[in-house]
Amino acid sequence: MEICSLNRFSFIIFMFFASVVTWYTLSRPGYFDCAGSNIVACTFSSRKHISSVSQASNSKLYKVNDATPLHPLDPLTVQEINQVKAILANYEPFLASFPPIHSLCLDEPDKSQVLAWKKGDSLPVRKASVITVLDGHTHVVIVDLGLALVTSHTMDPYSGYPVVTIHDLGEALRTTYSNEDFKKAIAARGVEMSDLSCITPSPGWFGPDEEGRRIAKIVCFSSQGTPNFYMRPIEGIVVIIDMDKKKVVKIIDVNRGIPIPKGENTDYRYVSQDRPMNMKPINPISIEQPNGPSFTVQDGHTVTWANWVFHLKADQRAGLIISQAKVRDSETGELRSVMYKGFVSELYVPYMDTDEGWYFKTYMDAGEFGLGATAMPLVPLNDCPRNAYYMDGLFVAADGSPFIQPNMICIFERYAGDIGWRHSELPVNGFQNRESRPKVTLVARMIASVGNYDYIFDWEFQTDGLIRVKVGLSGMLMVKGTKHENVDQVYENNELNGPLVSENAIGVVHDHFITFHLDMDIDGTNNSFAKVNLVKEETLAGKSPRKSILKPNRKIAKTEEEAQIKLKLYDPSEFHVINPLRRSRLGNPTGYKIVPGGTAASLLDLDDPPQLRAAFTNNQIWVTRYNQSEQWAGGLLVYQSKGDDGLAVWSARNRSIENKDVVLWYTLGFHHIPCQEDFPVMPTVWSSFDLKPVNFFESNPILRAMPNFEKDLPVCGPGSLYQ
Ligand SMILES: [Cu+2]
Repeated sequence: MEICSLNRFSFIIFMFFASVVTWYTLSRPGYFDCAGSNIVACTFSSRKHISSVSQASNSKLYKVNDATPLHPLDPLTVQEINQVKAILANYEPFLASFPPIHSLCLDEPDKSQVLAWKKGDSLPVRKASVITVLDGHTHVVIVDLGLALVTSHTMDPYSGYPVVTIHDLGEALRTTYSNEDFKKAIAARGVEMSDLSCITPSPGWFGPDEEGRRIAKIVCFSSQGTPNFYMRPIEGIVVIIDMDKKKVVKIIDVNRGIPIPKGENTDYRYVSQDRPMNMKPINPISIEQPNGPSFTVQDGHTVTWANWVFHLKADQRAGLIISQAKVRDSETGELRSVMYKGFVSELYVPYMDTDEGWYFKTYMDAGEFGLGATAMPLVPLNDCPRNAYYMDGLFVAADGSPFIQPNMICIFERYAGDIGWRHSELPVNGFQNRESRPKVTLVARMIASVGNYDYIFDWEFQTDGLIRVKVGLSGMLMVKGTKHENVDQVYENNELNGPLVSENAIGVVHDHFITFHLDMDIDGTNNSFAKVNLVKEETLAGKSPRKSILKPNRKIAKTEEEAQIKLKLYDPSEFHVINPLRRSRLGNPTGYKIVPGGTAASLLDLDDPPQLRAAFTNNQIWVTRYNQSEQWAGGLLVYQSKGDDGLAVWSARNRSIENKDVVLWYTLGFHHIPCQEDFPVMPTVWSSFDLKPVNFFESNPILRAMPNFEKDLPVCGPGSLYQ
C-alpha cells in the first residue's frame, strides 16, 4: 500500500521531478573499493587484484539514460518512452487532453520470436503497452514504435482500474487535507494538522455502491514525537475520495473514544537510539573474493555466472523479472532452457478486521501500487553486501516521462558458509574420504517498500541447478488503536482482532500471499505437469515385519483443472514440470520440481469479496496453458476489480496442458499473528520455495566442483594450517 505523509509526499514529488529533469549519473560503489578500509591481513594476497577488477567492473556499467535496446526483452529505453509519449500526444482520441499514464512498458514480442532471436540479429519490432484512464474509462493501447502508430486500442476490457499513480495519491491527500469537515474531525481528536500523516489504502471492491468511479480510502496517523507514525493510528476516521473528481465522497468518524497510542519507543532509526544494546557487538563482516566476482552483466541485462545465464530487468509492476534462465550441463556443455520467465505476479494481503476503518484493507500490491514503483534505492552494505553490483530501473511517470529508479536491484554472490555436498567416513581399505564442497550462490534482489511493509525478493541460483526464491517480510505492522494497555484488561479472549503489541496498539491478524508466475520451459517449450503422490501401501500379513511403506504414484495432469493443487500435509506429493520427449539415459523425463515453502492458504470464504478478487490464492499451485496475455494472477486491472479476470478465470477454461507450453503458478503464503517483537519494526521473516532439477542431469552436476584450498583463502586463527 502506498503511503504519503504531507512531508514525505513533498519529498516524493521532489525526487520524482528531480529524477526526470536531471538524469542520475550514479557513482555506484565499485566491487572492491577498499580505500581507507581496514582489511585484515588475510586478504593481503588479493589486494593487487582489486583495482583491476574494480576498473573492469566499472567499465561495463550500464548507463540507463543513454541505453539502446540490445535484447528483445530489454525494457523500453528513454528514447523509446519519449517516442511513445509523442505518438500518444498526437493520437486523435487523446488530442483534447493527454491522459495520465498509469502503465507504460514494453509489450514483449511473441515468445517464438524471442526464442528464435540470437545475439547479432535485428530486434523484433519494439512495441509499448500503455494503460491510461480517461473520463472514467480505462484505455489499453498498444503502440508500434516501428510504425510510430497506435495499433490496438481497447476500452474497459475488465472491471477495475490500473495501478494508481503518485499523482493520484498526492491529489487524494490534497483533497483530504483541504476539507473543512476533515480538519474538524482531526482537531476533535486533539491532533494538529502539522502532525498529521495520512495514507491511501486501496479500497478493494465491496459491491455496487463503490463502482463506476475510482476511489481512495484515506486513514490517518499522528506523527507527533515519532517518525514511525504507523504506531500512532487515529482510529475510526476514514475519508473516501473520488480520485478523478477530486472530491470527498464521505467522511466516516467513529470510535472517538479510542486513544492514539503514545510515540515512546517507536523510533527505529539508528541515530535516535539513546542507549547501547545489552549485546556484545558483532565485528564488521563481509565475504572476500580475492580474484573478483565470478559473474558478468552484459548489455545491461544479461547475467552470466558459473553455469547460469539469464536476462534480468526491473519492472514497474512486478519489481524484478527473470527471463530465459538457462543452465549449462556440466557434462555436455549444452546450455539448457529451464524457465522462460519468472516474476511476482501479485501480492495479496487481507487484514482480518470488520471495523469500518479496517474491513477494506485487502491489498493487492503489485496491481494496485506496483512493486517496482514502490522500490527505493537499496542501502549498500546493509540491504546488499559489499560485493554487490547495482542496477537501476527505468520507469514512467504519470505524464508519460521516463524516470530512473536508482539502485533498485542488486546482484551478488553469496557464501554463507553452507555446503554444496559432502561426505566423510572412517578410512576404508586405505581410502581417506573427507570430501566437502562450499556452496556459493548468485542472488538477484529487489525490495519493495509498499507503505508500511517491506518485501525482500531474492532469486538465488545454485550451481547444482536449483533456483531458490526467497521472500522476506519486514517493516511496520499496521496497528490498530485500542483502549487497552494490558491483556488483563481484555474482557474476552476474542474481543480483539490481534494481539496487544504495545500499550493501546494491537497488531491486526493478516495474511501475505505472494503469487509467482513461473513459465517453465524444461529443455524446450512443450512440457507436462506430473503429480507424484506418495501412497501408503500396507504389506500382506506375514510377508514382512513392516506393516506399511510409501510408494510414489505418478500421474500426468491432462487439463488445467487437474493441476489445481491444494497442499496437504498428510497426502504428500511432489510436483514436477517435465519434458516428456527428452529423456535421461535411464529413460526418465527431464524435469524440475517445485518444492513449496511457506504453505499458508487463504481460509476466507470463497465468496468473500476480497477472496473473489484474489481467487488465484484458492490453490497453492496451478498450471495453465501458455498465453502471452495471461501474466497477472489478479487480472490486468486490479484496482477495485471484481475478479472477472485472472488466474482462476483462465484455469476454469480447463485447457489441455499435456505436452504443451505451460505456466506454473505458485503462491507462497504467510499467516501473520503479530507479537511484541514485531514492534516498532519487524525483524525479517523469511520463507522460500525451490525449483529443483529432477532427472534433469544424468548425475550430480557439481561432482567435479573444486573444493576451497587454503593457499587461495588463508585461514586466520584457529583452524589455520600455518599456525
Ligand atoms: Cu505481516
